[in-house]
Amino acid sequence: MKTDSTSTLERLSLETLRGGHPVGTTGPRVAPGALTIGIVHFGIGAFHRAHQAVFTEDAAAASGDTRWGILGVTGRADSVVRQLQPQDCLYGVLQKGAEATSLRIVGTVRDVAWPARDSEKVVATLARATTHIATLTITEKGYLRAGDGIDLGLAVVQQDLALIERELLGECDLPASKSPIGLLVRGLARRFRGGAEPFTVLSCDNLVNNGALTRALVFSLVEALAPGAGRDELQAWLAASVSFPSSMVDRIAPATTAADRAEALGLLGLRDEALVVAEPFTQWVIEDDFAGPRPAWEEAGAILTTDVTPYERAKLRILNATHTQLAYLGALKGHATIAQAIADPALRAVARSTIDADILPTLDVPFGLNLEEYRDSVLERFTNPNLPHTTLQVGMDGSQKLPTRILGTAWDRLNAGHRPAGLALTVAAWITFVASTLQTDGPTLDDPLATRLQQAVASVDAAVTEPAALVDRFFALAEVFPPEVSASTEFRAAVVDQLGEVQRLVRTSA
Ligand code: CS2
Repeated sequence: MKTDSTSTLERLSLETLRGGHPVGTTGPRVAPGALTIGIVHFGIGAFHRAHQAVFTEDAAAASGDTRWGILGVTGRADSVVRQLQPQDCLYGVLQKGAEATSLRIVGTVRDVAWPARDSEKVVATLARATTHIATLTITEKGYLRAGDGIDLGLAVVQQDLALIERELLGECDLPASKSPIGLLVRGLARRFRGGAEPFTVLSCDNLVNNGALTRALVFSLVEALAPGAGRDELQAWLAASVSFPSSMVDRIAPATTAADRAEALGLLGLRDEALVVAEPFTQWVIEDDFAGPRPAWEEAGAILTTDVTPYERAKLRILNATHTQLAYLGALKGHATIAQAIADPALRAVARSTIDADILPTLDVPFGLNLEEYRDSVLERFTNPNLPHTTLQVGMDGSQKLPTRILGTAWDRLNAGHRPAGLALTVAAWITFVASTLQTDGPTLDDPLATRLQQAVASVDAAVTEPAALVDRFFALAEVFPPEVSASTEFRAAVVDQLGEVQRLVRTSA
């Protein structure tokens, strides 16, 4: 049989890297073979690989503590397994600054699992005494929340409940878990039945109070288990021995393109199917509330603190909110990337005035941070021309992002007696983007609520002739608009007004 030895040899792996790699590329900073798995990460996409995995490798390099290799769990598709497994889970981070590009190989991910096939591996690893932490980047929609709890009306959640009950009874050979939180709780149930060692669940998603939220979701799932058969004991153990710190994560890591892969190939001389791309800036603020041991992330530059809230609010309300505003206004104006959108003087002015008028007044100053400087550095980061972060990528899942990024801030301003025109503009831009995406033959709307949104814009005539009716249909989406926001006649009037402003801005030449 003819083997394709060239392509095998050309791909990044421990073997192909053994001979060293070209000057200008670096890593791994710790010998991958020396690491044992101590972390299970749910949602091993580009962001985790460019962020927590890098911090974790740097912490191991600085401290010499090799207990923190990562088992990465992918979401729905096994494509990440196919990218990483043939490369011994090695991958490059192509760091693109405004001026310089560099390539670093990271080796801290030691194994990878796809729940549809490998649930047992994930559960067994979560239960092992040498595993101490689960980290999560499963995106807003991955939490399957309904209010403060998990959505018990979903079939996948009901299936996971049944599996957790069987796990608690000690049954073997169970089918695959269906949701990240369901799989996590199943692993915690096995851990509880085993040595019951303490454990930490660390959310790294862009959500308000992500630790407390994750805890509430886990407890709501456990609460829904059939009484008896260990439910109450599991609950008591979770309350006593499992902690859920919050964290704020930040690094812009757009989807990898073919051009990025070609650039990395040129630098490394090896093919890297798992390459990720990121800006130089990176930040991680973690609530120091761990039930067991943790990596020395502070030695890698992370901030360990008792209160993440001021950092998290500043980041969600300034960076993510402005990203979202630029994404919709930019996409409507034909700008393909965030860098193009922020280079448009009209959009830059709107972004800046929204931050100043509507956002900064709602924020407490995090220790050691000047919010005006933070604002300027965020806007500067968006201008990076070498980081083609598309407006469509940032614009996806708007129904999940708006409540966290925009509507809480809007409510704070309304409550303080102000009309948040800039935030209303973002909502109006989202409505216009959703309506125009659903009404034209272009790209489909990438949003888990696409069907509900389709119903909201179903009547094209009303949308064109009566902006107020369109706004009312959107405000009726209780999954997006909290009751206090949708009941605000002031905010409704502001969004209706800003629909006209969106049209004006879109017509302004860049
Ligand atoms: C972005 C974020 O896609 C998005 O919605 O706003 O992914 C953003 O790039 C990161 O939060 C930066 O840390």
